[in-house]
Amino acid sequence: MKSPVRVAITGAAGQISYSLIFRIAAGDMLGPDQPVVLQLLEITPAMGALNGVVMELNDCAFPLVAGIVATDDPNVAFKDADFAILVGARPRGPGMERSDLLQANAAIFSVQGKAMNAHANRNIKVLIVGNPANTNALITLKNAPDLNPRNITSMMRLDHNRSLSQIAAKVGSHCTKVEKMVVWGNHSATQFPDISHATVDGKPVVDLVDNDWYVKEFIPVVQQRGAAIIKARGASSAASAASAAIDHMRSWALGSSGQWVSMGVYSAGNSYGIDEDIMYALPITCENGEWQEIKGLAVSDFARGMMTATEQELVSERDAIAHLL
Ligand code: NAX
Repeated sequence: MKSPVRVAITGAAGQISYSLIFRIAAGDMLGPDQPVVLQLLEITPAMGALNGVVMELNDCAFPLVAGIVATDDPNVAFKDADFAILVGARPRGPGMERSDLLQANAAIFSVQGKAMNAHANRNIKVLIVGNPANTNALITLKNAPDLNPRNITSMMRLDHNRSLSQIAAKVGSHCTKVEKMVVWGNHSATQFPDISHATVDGKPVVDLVDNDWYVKEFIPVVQQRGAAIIKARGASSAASAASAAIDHMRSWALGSSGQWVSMGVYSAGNSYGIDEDIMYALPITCENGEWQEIKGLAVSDFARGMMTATEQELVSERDAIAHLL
């Protein structure tokens, strides 16, 4: 058995965390031989609910749980953390403008970035899930100047997984047979799920589906999937979001075995001409605890238009909180 690693999770009493924490505790994220110390952060009014989560974790008697910390202090939650999944965020309230939402979250993520900068393991791997995830990740990164910007990422894996499952259903295959999927840009309705490079059982997806389905069905379905879940379930995606967070961290920490994944990463030095100061989802492979951008993919005029639209949205989100960076 390895020595324990510390995993910080924010928004720990919320609905995504109710799935996420238990799956991490069961070994789904870092493997069945990796004990974890769970460092759970909530806001003060939610500490009672968090205590209930801790009681249930104890009642599971998980062999891999080496310790549990429950706190409302980010400095405690991120102390020596090896991994952090930032789920807690301010939801949009009635009458709240998008810029208000960005600012309210900027306040949360700047505090948490500073706390990680001061207290976390220097090699911490950070995933931001709370929305607007990409811009929240940018704020975190700017407030953690002593951490490697490559170690701060935002979640696009749910969009990636949604794409795999839509393609598999369309062509009558299984999502494990779908490879080389790319989702570019922002985790929002402007994201670009791009099938140009994707294959099923090695055959190009573009040869298996017609362009009308791709443009008029697939792209909007993936872009609007979050809203469709809310309509059907009366609550936003939770178990699937937790599962995507597990997939993202597992690929990053343990490797993606040559498979392409989509991750929101800091865009500095990207090879696609994207603005270099945003968190933008790119095609990625992971090996030895590091991610690498897949460079030099062909970009059609259609793809370039879609990539630029989502880039522009991220630039405008950054502009809205520029005075806080
Ligand atoms: P919930 O409202 O159930 O839980 C959020 C929790 O965060 C609450 O318990 C709240 O008390 C806590 N919280 C708020 N501010 C905090 C702070 N400063 N420090 C610590 N905890 C804090 O939301 P849930 O359904 O779990 O969703 C969480 C976030 O994930 C939302 O922002 C949501 O929009 C986002 N999502 C992101 C996805 C992605 O793919 N990137 C997909 C799923 C999800 O929509």
